[in-house]
Amino acid sequence: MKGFDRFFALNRQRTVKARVFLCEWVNMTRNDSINSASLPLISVLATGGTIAGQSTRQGSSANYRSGVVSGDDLLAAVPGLSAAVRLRAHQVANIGSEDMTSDVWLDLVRTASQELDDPEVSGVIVLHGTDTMEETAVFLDCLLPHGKPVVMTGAMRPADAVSADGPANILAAVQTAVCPAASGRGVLVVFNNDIHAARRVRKTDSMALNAFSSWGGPEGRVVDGDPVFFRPATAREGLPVFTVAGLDALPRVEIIYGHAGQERGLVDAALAAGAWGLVHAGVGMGNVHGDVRPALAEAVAGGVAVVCATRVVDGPVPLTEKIRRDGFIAAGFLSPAKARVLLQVALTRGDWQKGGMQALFDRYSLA
Ligand code: DAS
Repeated sequence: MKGFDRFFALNRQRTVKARVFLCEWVNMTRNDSINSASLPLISVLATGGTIAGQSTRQGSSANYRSGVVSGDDLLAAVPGLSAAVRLRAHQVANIGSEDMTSDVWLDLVRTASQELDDPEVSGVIVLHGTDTMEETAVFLDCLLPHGKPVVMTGAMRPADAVSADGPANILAAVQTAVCPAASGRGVLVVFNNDIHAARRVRKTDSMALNAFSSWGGPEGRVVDGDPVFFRPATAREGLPVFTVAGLDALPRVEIIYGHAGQERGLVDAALAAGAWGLVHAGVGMGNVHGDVRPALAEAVAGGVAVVCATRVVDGPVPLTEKIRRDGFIAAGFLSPAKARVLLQVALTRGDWQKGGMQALFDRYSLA
């Protein structure tokens, strides 16, 4: 058997295994005599967000305080969960993800690494606000081993809203985290039953329950408790290994937003503030205003890494002659926010040749 035939056979096998496992899982929820020590152990790292939010105006999903309810209480609100898996909750933070910081990221990646190192742990779930979930997903994706499943989820409605979506999202995240076919795929975002890969997912709706989508489509879907994957797990070969062990801060990287009438002042301000890298969210396929391009080229000459991304929602920034000539890096399919995270992580290693950084962006954005 070769090529796609082999992949489909393998995927079918994995899906069947997952289905069998989940059938047992469903039965376990009905069987009081089950020995709980034999259930899979899932580590849940709670960071806050709307999923842990409480309304400040009855009946409103838009007026609430993020990060109020604890991770333990969120898990307790999902019927049957504790009869099916063992859960170990850690409260890493309790904030709205618009307030995410490098400090929380560093705590989160260290806690997740420790949990993944524990042979008893089958997978890790991260509860997170939706606003910056895709950035944290890329950060963790670059730094955590891809062996055991790491699944992120959150909610668009606060915990006390009518039809809060948090419990269903947590359930689908757990069902994905215990599924063998979810391993080797990097960090996944499970939301509204869709399964997304960290590299491709973006929040594309500010209020809908189905707030996330992926360029090229999602990785899979949780169908009535059964995770089904539409494509093979993408290998991590060719990607450098990064570590932030021993670091207490990340390199400063700023995003400059391109627009009609743009001037160079914000580039100069970012450099004066000590930026090590800049991501330019350009127009079209990463185009830069003629009054701003010289400022970015001067930044490169001064040793600052400049990545050209696009403010357009879909489509890549290819390595054009202009981008190459000025020594910029093309972001490929990575959004400006994700390009910023990849650049931050990459800059923690001081050994980049220009071509090496471009190869990293190509590999990460297309893998
Ligand atoms: N409160 C925002 C956040 O924490 C939105 C959310 O979680 O949905 O990101």
